[in-house]
Amino acid sequence: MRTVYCFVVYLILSPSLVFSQGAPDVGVIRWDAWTGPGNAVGNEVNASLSPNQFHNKLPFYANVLGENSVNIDGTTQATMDQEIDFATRAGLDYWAFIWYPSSSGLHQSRELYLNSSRKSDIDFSLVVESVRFSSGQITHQQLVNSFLDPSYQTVLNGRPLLYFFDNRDITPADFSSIRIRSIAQGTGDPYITIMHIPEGDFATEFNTYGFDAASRYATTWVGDGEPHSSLVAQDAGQWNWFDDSLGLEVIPHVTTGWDNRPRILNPSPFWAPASNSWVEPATPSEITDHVADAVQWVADNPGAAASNNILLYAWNEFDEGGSLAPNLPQFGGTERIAALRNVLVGTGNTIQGDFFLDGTVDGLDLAQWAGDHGLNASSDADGDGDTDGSDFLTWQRQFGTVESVASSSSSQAVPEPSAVLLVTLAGLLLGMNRPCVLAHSLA
Ligand SMILES: [Ca+2]
Ligand SMILES: [Ca+2]
Ligand SMILES: [Ca+2]
Repeated sequence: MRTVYCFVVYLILSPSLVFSQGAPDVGVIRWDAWTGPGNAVGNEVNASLSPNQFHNKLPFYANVLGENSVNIDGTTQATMDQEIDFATRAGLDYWAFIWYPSSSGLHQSRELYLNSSRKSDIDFSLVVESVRFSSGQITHQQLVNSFLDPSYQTVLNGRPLLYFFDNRDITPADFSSIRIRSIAQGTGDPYITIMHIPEGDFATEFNTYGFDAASRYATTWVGDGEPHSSLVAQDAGQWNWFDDSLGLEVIPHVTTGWDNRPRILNPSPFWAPASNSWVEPATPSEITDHVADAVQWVADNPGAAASNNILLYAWNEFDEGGSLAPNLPQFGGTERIAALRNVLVGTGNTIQGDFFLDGTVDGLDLAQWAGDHGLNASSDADGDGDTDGSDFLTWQRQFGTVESVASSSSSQAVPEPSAVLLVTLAGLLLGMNRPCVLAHSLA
């Protein structure tokens, strides 16, 4: 058991959790600034996570170059394909890409996804900021063209799910144009969900613009090092406010963290958060409990949650504090992926010694085990709720095992690792002392 909480048990104990239209689809926001050097925003986030005390927030594809030096570049096809694999294992249904123009460089991960041979494993949606229209970076028709992609996420029998970050720089006529164009090309009436209405009365503006549902990008108005539970309470209050007070349809948002301390220490021209703008990071089980709450809310409120959808913040806001994508293996690695898998898929790992959840049993799993040893149950091969020497022995026995492509429930075993290899890996781990050389092999 990777977490105490098990969704299967939850289902048995919660007779009210009956889905009239199946379990909800679970999406997660992507913010793709992890471009490596040469990009202004990429350089800023690289600087945010360079100090040693923030290396535990680095994505799995980062390279630690020194005590306070890192390089974070997620813009390779191999990294994207690995991300798709992790998201699929977690049981996520779609990524909601924040749309960026090609001039920004922040479009690269979206392009890598669209070109991936594994694209059909996870759907996608778009989050559009109103400024993209007012600045002429995307036209109504270009946006609507995205709906033609067979992987574009739909709700309510084929309506393309479209998020707008805000309505600051657009008019109701823009949305009429988007709807008319989509219907004309045969992709239906988009389900337009607004995350932020910066001016005017929320319900009045919502109705004037004709939005279909309300959601949020993230809950950001709690801070000062409060526990994660205070953020969870704010989220749930917002769902009920949309529903009970305003009478709107809702896509419940699940904020998985809000920890701006990397940006507070390294303010930049793009962001300079207030010194109290952070909440204690969530444990994996706090995240999955919150996800389960949202799933329950959808089941309890079928009218407001008509789209049968929830949205998580975020896949990869690593330096803002909301991330689900794996970290480096010695810093928790795939612990959040494993926890989500327990809740959303209802099964554990298919190969017990594959602690890093990438389908093979190798040195990355040993690095994850070393980071979890004595601390948590994220490398718990024998299911007794801890990470200890017994779990290491399972890893050792399974070393070299590769998950079968044809069936995730079977695997092929290969011989044990040689003594020489074990000594080499042990030496790597002893010498690691924060910087990770093993993660390099993922890039
Ligand atoms: Ca592995
Ligand atoms: Ca164990
Ligand atoms: Ca044990």
